[in-house]
Amino acid sequence: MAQQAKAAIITCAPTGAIHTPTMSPALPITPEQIAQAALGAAAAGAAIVHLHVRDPQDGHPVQDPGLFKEVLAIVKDSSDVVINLTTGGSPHMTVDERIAPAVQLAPELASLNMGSMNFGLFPMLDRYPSFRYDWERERLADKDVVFKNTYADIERILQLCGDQGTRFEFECYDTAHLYNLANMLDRGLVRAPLFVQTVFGLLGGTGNDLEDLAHMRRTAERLFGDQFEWSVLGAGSAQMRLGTIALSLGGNARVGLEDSLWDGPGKLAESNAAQVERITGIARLLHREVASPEEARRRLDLRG
Ligand code: KMH
Ligand code: ZN
Repeated sequence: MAQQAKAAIITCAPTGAIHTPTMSPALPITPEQIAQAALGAAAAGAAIVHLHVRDPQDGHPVQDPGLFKEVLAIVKDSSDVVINLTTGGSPHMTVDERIAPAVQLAPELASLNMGSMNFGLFPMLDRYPSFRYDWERERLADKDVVFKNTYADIERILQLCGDQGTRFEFECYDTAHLYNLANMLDRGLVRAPLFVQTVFGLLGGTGNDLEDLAHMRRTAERLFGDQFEWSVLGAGSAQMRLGTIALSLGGNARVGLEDSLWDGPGKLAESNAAQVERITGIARLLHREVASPEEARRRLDLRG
């Protein structure tokens, strides 16, 4: 008899640093909005929420630990959802800025980006004739962006956050990033179970074809065997398509407005919770249970 697939661990990333306020009225901006989006996602079945914050006035991505603190106070007050803080922030931030919230707030989980890369958001510009704020166009048009994640940066984040008991969502945008992670596993800098978030469809990383997903999965399986939990993040219109494939293959999925603003062609998602409902519905159609935060903690060996 075929082995029953484990319950699907659903992550929701409510706001991120890529999309901008003009793009969608559903994008949460203030700490209260971000916290409520996280709670809505948790109620809809997300076991993990991956958090960024924004300037409450104009929505530009910031990394102010005080704003993260406000979000966490609201979320932790009424939910046991696993909190995952970004250490990627935005490619326009320094690494020192990016790590400050996770260092100060010692979350159970934090993102860790596994290699430096170009970061091309300019293809999105064509869709928007005008923007509410100047920073939106300036950031999107910038073709000189390097998302800096050198070996020194990665090891520093591993040490500063890892020493406090934080575990990691290893964000891998290409096979090279899987090899970087394997090298760190060999050197004893990271330990299993590894939570490997494979990212598809961002310009500068791998594409969003089924073949890209299959190659990333095969490579991760070859490098990590049974020592990893595999999750899929499809950017933009690839979100549900690739998330569905991941779930059909026994993996896990990440959704949320950080990664896609869409519910379907030309139709904006109404909320983060709506995307979580969509992916958990797909999981159930595929006869997958949806993991609780407790189950995610156990499988990812989080401290709770
Ligand atoms: N925006 C995602 C593609 C991070 O926060 O560390 C990547 C991300 C980076 O989530
Ligand atoms: Zn993020």
